[in-house]
Amino acid sequence: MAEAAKKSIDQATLEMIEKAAKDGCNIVFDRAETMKPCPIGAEGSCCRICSMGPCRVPLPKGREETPEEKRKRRGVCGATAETISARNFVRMIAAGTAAHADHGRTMLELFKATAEGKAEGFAIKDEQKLLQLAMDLGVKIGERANNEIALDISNVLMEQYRQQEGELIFLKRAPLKRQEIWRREGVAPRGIDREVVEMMHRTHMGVDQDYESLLQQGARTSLADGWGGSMIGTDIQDILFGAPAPVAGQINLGVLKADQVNIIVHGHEPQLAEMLAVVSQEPEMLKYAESKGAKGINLAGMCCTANEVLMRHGLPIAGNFLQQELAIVTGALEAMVVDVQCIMQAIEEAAKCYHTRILTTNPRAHIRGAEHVEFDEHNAVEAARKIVRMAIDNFPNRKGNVQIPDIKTDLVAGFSHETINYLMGGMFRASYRPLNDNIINGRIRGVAGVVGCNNARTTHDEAHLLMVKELIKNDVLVLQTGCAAMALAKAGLMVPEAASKYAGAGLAEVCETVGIPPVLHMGACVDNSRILVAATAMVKEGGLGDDISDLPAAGAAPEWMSEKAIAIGQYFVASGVYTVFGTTWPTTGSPELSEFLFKDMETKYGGKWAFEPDPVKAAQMMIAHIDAKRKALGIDKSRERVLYDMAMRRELG
Ligand code: NFS
Ligand code: SF4
Repeated sequence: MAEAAKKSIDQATLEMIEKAAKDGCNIVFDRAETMKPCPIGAEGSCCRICSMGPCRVPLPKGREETPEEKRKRRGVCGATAETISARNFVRMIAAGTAAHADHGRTMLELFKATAEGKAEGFAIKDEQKLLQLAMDLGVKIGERANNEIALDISNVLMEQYRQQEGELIFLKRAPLKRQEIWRREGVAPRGIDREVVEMMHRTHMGVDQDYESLLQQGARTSLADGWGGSMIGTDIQDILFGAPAPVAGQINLGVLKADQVNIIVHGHEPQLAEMLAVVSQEPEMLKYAESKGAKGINLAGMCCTANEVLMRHGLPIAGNFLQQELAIVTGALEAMVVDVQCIMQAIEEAAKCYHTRILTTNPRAHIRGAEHVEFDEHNAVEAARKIVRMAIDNFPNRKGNVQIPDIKTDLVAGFSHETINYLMGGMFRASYRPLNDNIINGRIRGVAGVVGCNNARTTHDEAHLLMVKELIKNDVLVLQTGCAAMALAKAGLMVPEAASKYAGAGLAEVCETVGIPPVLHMGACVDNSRILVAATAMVKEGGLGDDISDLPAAGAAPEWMSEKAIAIGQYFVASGVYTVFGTTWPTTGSPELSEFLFKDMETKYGGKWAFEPDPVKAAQMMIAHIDAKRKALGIDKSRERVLYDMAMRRELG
């Protein structure tokens, strides 16, 4: 039992780990024990990009390496440990950027088809955001119909992928000083696809063999994610499905229902889940479910897809990354419908222990042994109905080993940039002014983005919880996305009541006045672009410096695992944010390269990487950084005042 407790801090997860063992079902937590990571690969010292290798150049353990050893630490072609490590690192950025970029591209294709009237079931939901984006992009509005405007927008944004020269258009959204830094460092991305292709070229055998130069293109590629592919994805999703506003929801495996057809939609692109949400409640579908003995159809989300539909519809979340097999282990899941990214191949094997049907839907992502129902913008309604029917047909096949943990937690989500603007400033004077003022007067010490994955190499959800608790206790307002957000939601910190329970006096005061939790759910991982926009809004509001790097702010991904997380971390760093990662660090095999990431990057970008596996220590590093920024802004003195008198309270209101 003591061993089991090390796997997760989440009771529902522990309960299902136990059930899986009883049912003889092998899951990720078991495999993490038998499959130990290769120590050479883990430190970034393995190169396998040509067939003279794989070459291993590990750092000597337990002692400093001699200069002679360092000189000789090379692959067959002579590539140094620094080059090898840097190539591995920037290839992660390229892959992560490609994933987000392709997600954004799919959204644009859907958007275009919708504008042309070729996507049945989809419509432009958020006119205000459409018009705002048209203005940002210089698309003519006049008397034109929304569909015409949308078509122009889709063409302009699609060009962002193809573009070979110039700069990505969304860079203009950043503070002016930030744009100058990007130009000075030569990292303003030219076109989204171009940067990813060039990164792959430069890391081919025998091309770019200077780690500084590799990391420069790494930064440029990552910016094509944050201020490119991801930002396009977020904006278009908001236009098609509505910009999120505060919404109540529930999370954890307890959202599955014993007497209903349970369908989980897992992955990243929201259009599939949006359509399933509609068709699963059609009267004919409900009748069909009834005919098979079910009391209804229960649709829940997993991973980022879950965040997307939670933010917009309050649809329940079954769990985060490490819980995907466990939803199957309940024995009550009729279908797991997946699209792209973060889908473990293991779900297909786990499904064999139970009755679950695994349905892949995206032409890019097949799983051997799973059933495939292709879903695209042209057949969405029809495909969604087919999927729901397949799930209903499977309801009578349950094997009797059903056990759903009676555990679920309430949460409030939907804190988009627009929402924060509105909540802070009010409908008629929407602004970040009150947020900035509360940072300046010291009630809020600073802002931290805590994002990213779960990782089977560390206790599930624990680092997220410990880090965020430490931050809010010290009056740092926390913004979250992805699986990190789900960890805190499960722990009960995403309700307004959490402020008085967990936050420091200053932060609690502000949260209680505005009526928000101390930990704000901003969406899926592509929505990290919302954090960039929010940070920029804080800069533009005034009083906190003239660049993102001046803000008393920091970022973290304490349980990261995916290449997307590295791409996100790098675009935060290149946007001026101090960013701390936990779990493991992929360049420890090259101290020189690590030093560059952890120190020298700051002189270039005003932001830098840090690695600290202890989440409380990492939080303290973030707080120290925030305090240093407060000092530089000359607002460090205001925090010395701790007591609030009535006048101050009134002023807060
Ligand atoms: Ni983000 Fe979302 Fe989760 Fe990590 Fe995967 S689901 S895009 S990559 S694991 S946070
Ligand atoms: Fe080895 Fe060089 Fe080939 Fe890499 S590129 S595998 S270091 S020979």
